[in-house]
Order: sequence, then structure tokens, then C-alpha cells
Amino acid sequence: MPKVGIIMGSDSDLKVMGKAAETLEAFGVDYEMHIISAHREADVLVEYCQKAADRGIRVLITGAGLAAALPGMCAALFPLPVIGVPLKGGALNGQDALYSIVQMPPGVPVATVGIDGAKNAALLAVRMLAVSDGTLLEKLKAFAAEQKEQVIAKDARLAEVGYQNY
Ligand code: RP5
Repeated sequence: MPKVGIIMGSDSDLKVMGKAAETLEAFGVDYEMHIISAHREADVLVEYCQKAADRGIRVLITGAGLAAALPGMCAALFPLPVIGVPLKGGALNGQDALYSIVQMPPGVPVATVGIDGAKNAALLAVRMLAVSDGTLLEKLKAFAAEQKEQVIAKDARLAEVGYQNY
């Protein structure tokens, strides 16, 4: 079974990156989760990324804050898709991480989601795996239908109780 790797630079990233894990669990996607710092233990990151594909990891979800080097370094070392999650925190509130992660040089792509967008990162990983997995594709269709029903229900409630009592 294909597996997703969730990597984050610090345990201070765990609260947000946990949403990626929750989302993968909801879709029944196998994953592993690690704290590996690109700046503080570059050698560990290199070893992890160089072996990940051979161990069955098909997509890496990578979250980091501040001068976020982790997603870009993963994309340099891991040959399959890397999704970057810029994390809020520090004086620039995640904009530093966003710019760092999204502005990759040509040839080394990172699919960057929004600041703290761990849930979307996981959904994107599920979509990538669903390219060759019909069961996951059906789950994604069901997820989209469920989201639609939730909005319809909210609209019906608004019509029923009015905005003051919503
Ligand atoms: C980044 O620095 C991490 O991804 C984290 O978002 C940020 C702060 O790390 P800690 O000082 O909390 O370990 O590398």
C-alpha cells in the first residue's frame, strides 16, 4: 500500500500538522510522521529523503515555519511529489515560510498550500494517490458530495432562523 510521509521541522508544528494526519486517517491512507529539522540536523533529513521512496513513501507532506528550508530540501532529495505547508509563527506570521516554500527554483517543484493549510496538503496527497487508486477516487467524490450537503444544510438553516439567530 502506498504511504505518505508527514515531516515537520519542530514539535511546535505538531498541532497544525496533526490535521494532515487526521485527514489521511479519514481516507484510510497509510502514513508515517516525523520531526526532522532541515537546519538543525541536515544530515538526518538527507538520509530520510534519500531512502523514503525505496521504503514505499509516495508523497511527502512537509511543514515548517520561519525560514522554512525543509520542503525545498525534501524536493531536492526525494524524487516524488512534495507538498509544502508554510506554518504561522514568528514575527512575520508565516509569510516568511510561505515565500520561502513557494518560490522554488525551476526544476525543483514544491506544491505549496496556504499558511497552516495542513488539511489541504493531505487532501492534495490523497488526490495524487487517487490518480491510480479507484477506491480513493470514490472516497474523494463522496467527500465532495458531503461538503456540498453541509453548505446546503447551512443555507437552509439560515433561511429558517434568520441571520440574527444563526
Ligand atoms: C522551524 O522553526 C520549525 O518548522 C518551526 O516552525 C520553527 C520554530 O521551531 P522551534 O524553535 O519551535 O523548534 O524550523
